[in-house]
Amino acid sequence: LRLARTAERIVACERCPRLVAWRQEAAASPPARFAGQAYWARPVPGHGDPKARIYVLALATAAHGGNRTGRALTGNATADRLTAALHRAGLANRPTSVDRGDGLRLTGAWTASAVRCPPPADRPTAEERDACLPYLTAELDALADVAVIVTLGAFAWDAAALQGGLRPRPPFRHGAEALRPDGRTQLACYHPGRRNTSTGLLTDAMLDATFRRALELCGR
Ligand code: DU
Repeated sequence: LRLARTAERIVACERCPRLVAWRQEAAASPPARFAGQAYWARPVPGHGDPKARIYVLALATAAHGGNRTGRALTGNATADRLTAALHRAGLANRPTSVDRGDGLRLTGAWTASAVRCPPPADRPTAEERDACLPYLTAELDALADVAVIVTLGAFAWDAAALQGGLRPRPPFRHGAEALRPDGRTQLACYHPGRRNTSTGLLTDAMLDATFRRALELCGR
């Protein structure tokens, strides 16, 4: 119930004028392959298992991914890499995240973005990050079993550190771990966007090692 109420609050959010405009603008100019689709064009709550022990935090909603489907980490290159890795780790029932009708279920995991709306150039401002942090707090409060927060990229790492009160903020480095005042561990992984995967900075083996470590940290 608490999760459902949190999701409703997120979906109704209009805090950041620049992002409210951008989510509509993206919906009005879809790439050819999504032409004619009705976009969600609202903020996107997290998705997954209410009993999740692993919370996966990405950067921001993708203009033509989550902003189109209404489900976090769906329908773009980042989602493809991540969902396949969750599936290999036994945390997802299927290896792709297509749309809200695809039957994707996560077991033991929750996925969300630090910024719930799509930002221009995938670059949210610090103000937009801070405006969205209460939603991360609300989801984490409602997901009592979360023991590990896997942060994808430096932006998500910093957002989680701010949210969790980690001071001084530990530097981002792939594989870094930090124990938060709330007793949860945040674990850093490079963001699985196309830029990092196509250059080989982040490989599937590295993603698999990240989720193996996350499962180990939450005692599974
Ligand atoms: O209707 P429902 O079974 O509560 O699922 C709602 C929503 O959450 C659906 O997208 C599946 C997802 N989900 C999940 O991924 N893992 C769970 O353990 C429960 C629900």
